[in-house]
Amino acid sequence: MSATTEIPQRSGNIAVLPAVPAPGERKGLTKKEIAADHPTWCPGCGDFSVLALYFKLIEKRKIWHEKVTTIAGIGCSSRFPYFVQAHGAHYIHGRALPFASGISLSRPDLHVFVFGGDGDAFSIGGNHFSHTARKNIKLTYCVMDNWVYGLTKKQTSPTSPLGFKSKTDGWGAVDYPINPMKQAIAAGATFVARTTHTNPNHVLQMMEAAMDHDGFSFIECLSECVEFYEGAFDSSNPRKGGVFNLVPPTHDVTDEAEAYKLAGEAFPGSFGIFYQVKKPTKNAKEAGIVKSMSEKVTGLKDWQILQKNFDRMR
Ligand SMILES: Cc1ncc(C[n+]2csc(CCOP(=O)(O)OP(=O)(O)O)c2C)c(N)n1
Ligand code: SF4
Ligand SMILES: [Mg+2]
Repeated sequence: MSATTEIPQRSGNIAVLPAVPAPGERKGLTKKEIAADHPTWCPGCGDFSVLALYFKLIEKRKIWHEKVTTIAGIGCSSRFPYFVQAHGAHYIHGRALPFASGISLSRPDLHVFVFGGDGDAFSIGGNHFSHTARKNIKLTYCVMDNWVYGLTKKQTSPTSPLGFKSKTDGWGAVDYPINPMKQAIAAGATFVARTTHTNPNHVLQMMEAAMDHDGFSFIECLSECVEFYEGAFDSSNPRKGGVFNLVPPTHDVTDEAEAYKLAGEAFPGSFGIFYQVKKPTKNAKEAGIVKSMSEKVTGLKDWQILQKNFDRMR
């Protein structure tokens, strides 16, 4: 093994990062080293456990500070990167995925995690979700679904069930909710899993599997908003008299129609990996194009490459 981890080298005026010791020479981060400010979520909010499990993942998988990349949009759940002492961005509402895609495509040496809420993902960010999924960009998107807009204090979200009384639907929601799992499968996500904040081991298991997937991995993680939708997920929590059913071991994760059937089960449904297939990523395709194009311009200066492009477009 080389003495340093591999950092992609690029030409032009982009600074090449200094080499860091190889993984074998470093200790994993402790929670203390990776935890930033005290989270400002309401006491009891489900988002706390998702954050705690992300810390566990970083610890367990020995992801070093300079490789931790946590991106989010806007919302309570999207405050996530603030609380992680590493690289990250609390980006524009609904636009976390395009931002994260850019990082993923330009930094093959790290795995990008995106966290956010149901509103951020499926209202304002709905289009980006579909396009990131169909492009099969290698990153993990964990939607902390609480069936409500929490940050803005209780508006109906695209996953709120029919009849949910909120500040925008005082009479009860009349719009049919979207089904995140069906949406992810239909959009072309190559890894689609479902979990809930009340089962920490399962959340960690899904995060690890998602991280190991070479492609766009989507996790719907139920995360209760105790302030504006208390008890929403009780029927999925055995401690509250509900049931937590795993995806049957006989389920074929490569069978799209079967995955769709699982996604159509009535709440609380099943938890686990519904769908997972291997498909070339945009990352791999783009790297191939860059390589073959680079070979064609070997020895040319940046301005000469630019000039060639301008000439071609005349
Ligand atoms: C362009 C824009 N539109 C609207 C808002 C207001 N806004 C902030 S967060 C949010 C929804 C958050 O809901 P969700 O993504 O479900 O996150 P939660 O707070 O429930 O975790 C909205 C509508 C905004 N900040 N920017
Ligand atoms: S308002 Fe809801 S989602 Fe936001 S921090 Fe409080 S409990 Fe969590
Ligand atoms: Mg929400």
